[in-house]
Amino acid sequence: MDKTLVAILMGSKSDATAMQGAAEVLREFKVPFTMRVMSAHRTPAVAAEFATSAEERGLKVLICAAGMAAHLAGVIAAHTTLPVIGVPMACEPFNGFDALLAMVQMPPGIPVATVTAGKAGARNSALLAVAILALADPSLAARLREFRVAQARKIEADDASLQAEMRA
Ligand code: RP5
Repeated sequence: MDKTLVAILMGSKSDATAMQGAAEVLREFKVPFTMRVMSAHRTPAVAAEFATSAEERGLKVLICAAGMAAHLAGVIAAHTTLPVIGVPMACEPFNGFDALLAMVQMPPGIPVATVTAGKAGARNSALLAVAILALADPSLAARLREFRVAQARKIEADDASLQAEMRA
């Protein structure tokens, strides 16, 4: 794979730290991606144009991170039929609950697959993007299954080490 398949979009550069986990996961799975800052409110024309032309440019999944009145994912979804995954960002004073409600409360007809807020959501957004791409890519599907097995092995190893500590 060498064509950009996933876009990680964020409403502000201040979202970039939280969204690094999404980039890490996509790198781990060797999924080509791009990262852009664009805003539903501050650069609405840029966001609309990006979403409108995304499919013809070969993109398959769009991840959108935003905080506060988090409209980026919804606005992107309004301009494309590609799958859109929303990641609420935690900002003061409501720590992401505001963004979660803004993102998850899409009207029927324009879905946004909203994951949890912050760093956990960032990682899960990329894993969900991988799962969507894996539907049409058996080798990616195999890597996703291997990831799950490795994750389970780590939990089992953690449990074994906890049991050993408790016996000591
Ligand atoms: C949202 O407002 C951004 O996605 C960011 O999470 C939040 C604050 O933006 P900045 O003031 O840090 O640029 O649009």
